[in-house]
Amino acid sequence: MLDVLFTIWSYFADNILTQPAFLIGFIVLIGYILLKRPWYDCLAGFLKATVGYLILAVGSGGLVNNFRPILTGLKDRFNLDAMVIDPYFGQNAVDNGLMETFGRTFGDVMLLLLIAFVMNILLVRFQKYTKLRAVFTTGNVQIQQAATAFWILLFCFPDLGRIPVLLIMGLILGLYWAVGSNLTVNMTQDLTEGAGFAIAHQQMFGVYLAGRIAENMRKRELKKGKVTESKKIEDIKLPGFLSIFNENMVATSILMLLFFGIILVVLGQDYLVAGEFMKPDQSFFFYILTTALNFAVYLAILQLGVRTFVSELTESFQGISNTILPGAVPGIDVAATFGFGSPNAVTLGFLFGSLGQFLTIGLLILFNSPTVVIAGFIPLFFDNAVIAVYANNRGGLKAACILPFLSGIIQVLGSAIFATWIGLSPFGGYLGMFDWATVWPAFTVIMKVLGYAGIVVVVLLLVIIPQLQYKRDPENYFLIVNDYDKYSENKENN
Ligand code: ASC
Repeated sequence: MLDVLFTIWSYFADNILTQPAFLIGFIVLIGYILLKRPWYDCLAGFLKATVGYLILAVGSGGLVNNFRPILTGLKDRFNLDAMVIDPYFGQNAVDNGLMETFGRTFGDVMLLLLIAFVMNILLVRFQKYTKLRAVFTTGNVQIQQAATAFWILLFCFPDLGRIPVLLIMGLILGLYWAVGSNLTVNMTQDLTEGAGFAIAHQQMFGVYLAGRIAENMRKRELKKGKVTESKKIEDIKLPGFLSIFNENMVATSILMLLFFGIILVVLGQDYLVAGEFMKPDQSFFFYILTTALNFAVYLAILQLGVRTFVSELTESFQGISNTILPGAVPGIDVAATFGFGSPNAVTLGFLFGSLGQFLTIGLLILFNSPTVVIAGFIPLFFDNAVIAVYANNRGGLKAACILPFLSGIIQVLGSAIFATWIGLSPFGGYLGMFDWATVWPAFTVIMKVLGYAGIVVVVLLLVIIPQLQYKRDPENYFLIVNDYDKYSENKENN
């Protein structure tokens, strides 16, 4: 009996829970069914949501697959013994090092996902007490996080048995997903003008922090009388020839041509031919041009994907939030936010984040750090671009440049120190995303120092966060997800 249940569960976990496109598709389907739409509307909604999400994945996957090898190429080109910060490299490092370091393997990922997912839903169902509003649906990153969290727990409590590990991790991870995603609800509703979703990814605390700092930067500027109108990127109109940068596709193409042009020239034609990046008889110039312009291509695909599925999700989720999960929003992939606000913020965030990361990597090499880091594309792009999108939305251009730059520094320094400490760096990779270079190292320190009491402290800290958020504005806290128009009205009257 249990076997049958487990087979059914595994099938669901493998094909739906860890495949966000289908999970979102089915959420839309259920939403429309609950709204009692005709069957053909339900089918159409399911298809549009799934196809839209798959398009988004083509965009973000295209970016990752094309540009990650170029960045990690720097490692081979200069024979660096370095750790790559990238979620997939981080997951491999955990897989490769678990046996050697802790004498264990991690076969319980799916079970853990079940526990944490149920935990997340319950936390939202009992919203009256927990004040949590978001359900994490991004399965691909949940697996990476589960692997790294497993390592962290074993590092803190090497003797923990299989079941306690699963339960403690289910609790802490489930809470991190619910609390982190919930942190981004208000800012995301503001950014998207009520699209009805939150971020479920690897920099949720980072986004919230950046948003708050950006708000304060803006307030200070206003107080000093330095600015009177909005300094958001989309409101700045560049004059003369610079006006071509107002258009995102042009700006991205030019900036990426410079950025990847320099890196590709540094890697050199010989290296690129030997590594089968380009064909021996290909023109180096046109290879660089094509590669750089592809950045703009994949960004455009990504944005098309967002436009395709977000409106379906917004509409259908009301079926769910009116019935089984009142006051809830789905937490989805961070790339969905790139379809909102200023598209140029995405490009700027990536570039300023790179500046911060490369500068810090240079310093690590200069000071003979025991662990040298190689920039991975995913932290570089997805973290810093989203930080810029929210910073721009809440603070303007200046915040959208400074905050990703600082984030780049933090990602490298935090990951280098943390991965060295917990013994992951010799295995070549670390997750490296913002929260995993800041919040999770902090949790680890607490648990390592306080032992089992540390687990209680971490759980309490996480539980308190949504309570504090609620306290700041009880009147609008649930209204912002339940009735965004009414919320906007309230805001305007104040
Ligand atoms: C990640 C990860 C990915 C990307 C993707 C961004 O952290 O594992 O595959 O970011 O989710 O769209």
